[in-house]
Amino acid sequence: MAIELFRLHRLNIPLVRPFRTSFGTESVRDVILVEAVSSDGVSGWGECVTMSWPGYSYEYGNGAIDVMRDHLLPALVEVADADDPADVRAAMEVVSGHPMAKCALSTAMLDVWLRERDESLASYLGAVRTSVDCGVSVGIPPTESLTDLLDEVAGYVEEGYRRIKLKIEPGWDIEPVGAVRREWPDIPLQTDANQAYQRSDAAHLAQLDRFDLLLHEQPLDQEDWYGHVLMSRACATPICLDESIHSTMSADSALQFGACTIVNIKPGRVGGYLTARDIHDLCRGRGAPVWAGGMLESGIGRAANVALAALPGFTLPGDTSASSRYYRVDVTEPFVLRDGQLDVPTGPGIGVEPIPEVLADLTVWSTELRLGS
Ligand code: NPG
Repeated sequence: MAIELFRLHRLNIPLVRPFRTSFGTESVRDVILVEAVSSDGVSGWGECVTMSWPGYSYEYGNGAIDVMRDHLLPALVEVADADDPADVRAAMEVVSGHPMAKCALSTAMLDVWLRERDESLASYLGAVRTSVDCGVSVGIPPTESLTDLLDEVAGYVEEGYRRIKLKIEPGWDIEPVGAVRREWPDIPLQTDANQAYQRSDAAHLAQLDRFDLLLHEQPLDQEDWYGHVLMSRACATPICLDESIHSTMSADSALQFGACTIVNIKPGRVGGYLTARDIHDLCRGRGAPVWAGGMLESGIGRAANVALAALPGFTLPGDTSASSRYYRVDVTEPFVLRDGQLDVPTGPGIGVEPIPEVLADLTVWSTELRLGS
């Protein structure tokens, strides 16, 4: 097979409720799906997890489309018929950064490659589970009301989620976390600050230790390695890094320095599923637990994340929630929670495809890019 062209599909999918984090609020998910098409007419899919604005990272939708079209596609010409997915990753190293754009393209190509070999992504990555434990990420209620937060969490607990992650920021931390812990004394609970705190907040965050939390995710700036070392010393709750981890090198450094003891693995943040697997292997070798992050993916990205979460080192529940957590209508068959778990797709490649009518309905823009022209 050789990849002949890529189609980029931009979708607007309304969220069931606005999702607020310390870096902004999202009400409609601006989804970019990449479709790679081979000379045999096989299509493979990848999702670009950029937001529409550069809030979580410097990447954003329009920028990712530019970098894919003008810089990454030309680099892929020489690996259009690669026999080894690692060659695709290597070819894209000519572009610095832009991991989300790289992940989308390389996943679409990997999906074609696996479909032609009739192998599932889960099997290719080395999955050991057929279903994965699911957690749910709970944004800051736009009303900043504890009652609204408890109502929302109650719904998720009722649905069977096995772990709750609360978004926090200065002014929205001790009280909401305490309120959820009092209501559900035994539920696995963790926080995510998305870099909202300062080193000087260490003693403040240590007050959360009494709520028996699984971890604090990314309390400080992504560059603040030493700050996270200090935070790890100040808090009994383990520190987990998300935004700081871009590669196996940064994961290695973070663990070696004691900046964290747990790693959130998001394929979009690290440039694709091969590097995600490498980070998993590194952490597993060090005895550091990992879990699968989420970026409000549609069914396309979710399918691949669930396959990744089935690897043996993913010992904590991931942000691999059901489609209904975010979307009334998903672009694939919906992922449905069963006893707090999602089934790992078993079909070839990522194991799912967009439903053509739904794709057409949600698409606001698309383009076709031929390799080599
Ligand atoms: O369940 O898919 C999910 C979302 C989980 O909270 C979540 N993601 O900081 O980890 C994060 C956050 C996020 C969402 C970040 C969208 C960036 C974009």
